[in-house]
Amino acid sequence: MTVSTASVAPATARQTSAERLLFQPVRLGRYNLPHRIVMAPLTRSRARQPGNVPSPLNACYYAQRASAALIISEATQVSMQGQGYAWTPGIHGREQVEGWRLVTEAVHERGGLIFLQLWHVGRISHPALQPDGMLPVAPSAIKPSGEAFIENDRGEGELAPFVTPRALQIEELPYLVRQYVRGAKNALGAGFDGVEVHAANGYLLDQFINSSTNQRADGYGGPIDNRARLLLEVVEAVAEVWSADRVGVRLSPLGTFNDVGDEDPETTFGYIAENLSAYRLAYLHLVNPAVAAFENGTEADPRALGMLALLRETYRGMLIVAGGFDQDTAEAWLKQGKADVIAFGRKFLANPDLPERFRGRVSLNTDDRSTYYGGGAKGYTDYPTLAQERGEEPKPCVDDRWR
Ligand code: 8OZ
Repeated sequence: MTVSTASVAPATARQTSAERLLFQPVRLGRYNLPHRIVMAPLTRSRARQPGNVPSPLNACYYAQRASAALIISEATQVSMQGQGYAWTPGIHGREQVEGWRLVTEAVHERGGLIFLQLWHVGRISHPALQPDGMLPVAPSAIKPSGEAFIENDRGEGELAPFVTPRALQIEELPYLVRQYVRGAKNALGAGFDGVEVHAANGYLLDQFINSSTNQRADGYGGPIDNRARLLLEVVEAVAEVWSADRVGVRLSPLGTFNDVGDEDPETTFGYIAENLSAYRLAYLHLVNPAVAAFENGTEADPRALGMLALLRETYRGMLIVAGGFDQDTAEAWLKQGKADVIAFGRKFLANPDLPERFRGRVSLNTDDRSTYYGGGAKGYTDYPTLAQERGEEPKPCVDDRWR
């Protein structure tokens, strides 16, 4: 991990906070956020084993990041069938609910707000992760290219080629919706402030949405109103549990991660944005289709920018965008009205006090990829705050009540 020393960038430090849109309060559904810097969902694969149960270590990690305007939790499987990677947490069992309670209490104690991200991976799994070694499920029996991240006999992480999933029977789909509803109810019991439905990045709901992964001939395949049906059923059912003003949805239009693609993404995602507007959700959260350009410092693909403009126009509500932003690009996007709130992933991973660092225009810690997934405190709860860089002791994180 590279830790840079604090230094103020004089050219922009004179800008008053009133001119800095990232620090303008905003209302998101039921909540008043003090600023617009949100922590994006980040898979960290550190749930306690066996059982994929959140632990005091996880509570410590989230509590350290409680100065985010809103934390969106790592993707959390709603069922055993919904798991696709080793050591990700669940929200389907009682122990998991108790584990998540440690997290929500720790975040609330530091004045934070936290939503749980509800996740079912569909075909992005492996029999080794499925109950009784069964096949993963999907809209259609189409094998993704690539490999799943599983645990081997020695308890280590290992890659294993994806298998051809089993196509879901139409009779099973109400039970899929119920998995999300159970997860939503458990999230309420665990003390979260809301939930985000993960419909992005090639997982189950995105597999239904995208034409390349959905070849169904029934009411859940074919035209877009059919391919969006499961998503809208899930959103409606989850909103009944939480009320829509505490529910968000995440989409990744034009995304190709996990081997998905759509033959007419403008029609597909335009339809979804239009239909999601009717629920008056807390927000719509987009994975920035222009993320690659942001990262390489190249011109964004006009199609990506066109998609963002289309969804901005079609979706009537608060829009969070995530993916590759730094402070300047985030400010620019807010100023141009392209987003209402910006979510930061890797920057929050490496900077627990990211809003304070942005406020002071202070340099950031860089993230260490080798500790993204799995392991313990290293690369997880040991990124220093500014106060620590000045020589202060870290705040106690895992106290006895959280054990
Ligand atoms: C990276 C590694 C594992 C999972 C996503 C939940 O793409 C994920 C994820 C990302 O949304």
